Amino acid sequence: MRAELAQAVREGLVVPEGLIAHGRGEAFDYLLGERTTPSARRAERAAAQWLWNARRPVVSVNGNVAALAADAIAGLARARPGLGVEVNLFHRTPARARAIARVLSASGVRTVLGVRPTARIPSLPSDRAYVDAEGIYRADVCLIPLEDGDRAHALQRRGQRVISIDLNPLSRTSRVADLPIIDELTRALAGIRSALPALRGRPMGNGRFPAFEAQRARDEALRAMAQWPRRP
Ligand code: PTJ
Repeated sequence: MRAELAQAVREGLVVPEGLIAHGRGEAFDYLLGERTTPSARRAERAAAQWLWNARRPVVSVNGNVAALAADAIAGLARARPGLGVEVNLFHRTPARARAIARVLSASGVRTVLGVRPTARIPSLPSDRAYVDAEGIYRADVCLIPLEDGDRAHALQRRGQRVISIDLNPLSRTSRVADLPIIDELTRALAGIRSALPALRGRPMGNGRFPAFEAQRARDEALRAMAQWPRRP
């Protein structure tokens, strides 16, 4: 993953800050023993259900996510028809947005939103405010991997349900998310994806969201980390 990210920085897909973000993620993953905890597995199953039941679900893609998980995003979009895939960047330039869209398209994502933003989330100073009027702006459920706390909070304040993927259970993103998945990006996306086929017989987009105990998930992640080292 490090090699892929370093190469993606050289290609202009990932910003240098993305390497710092990754290093921070790695530190938390060491404490988890680099594995998905039973609690995170439950969160991934719940996320699959929320995405399935959502009327307008959208996944937000930044540079790190495109570099590490473009295929997994495409797989998720195949497994959940109607899932919007939107480029959303903290360090936005038109060239980066286009490069990320190209990577997603090459992985098989048919429609990539957010390349030319058509709406703005009010009172959010960063570039992350620039969104697609048909995507994040009107989504009822947003899956936001590796997000910054300000936008997670802004989405949540707008009444949009936020599913985060962030290895840091103490980050503002994890703390404001309605459904925090405290797991590594590629494991989390695989976990959500593998829970989707079981939902196929059920009505999609019914707007029902089974309760999820977000605080319990954060507490369980912290407890799992505090138990380290489990093995010599
Ligand atoms: O591509 P851009 O311009 O949108 O910028 C993307 C980054 C990631 C640089 C930007 O969003 C950023 O600076 O993010 P933060 O505020 O550093 O937050 C990233 C969070 O993701 C941190 O809490 C990390 O612990 C976590 N994280 C990093 N890598 C992973 C991760 N969580 C899960 N899986 C990872 N692989």
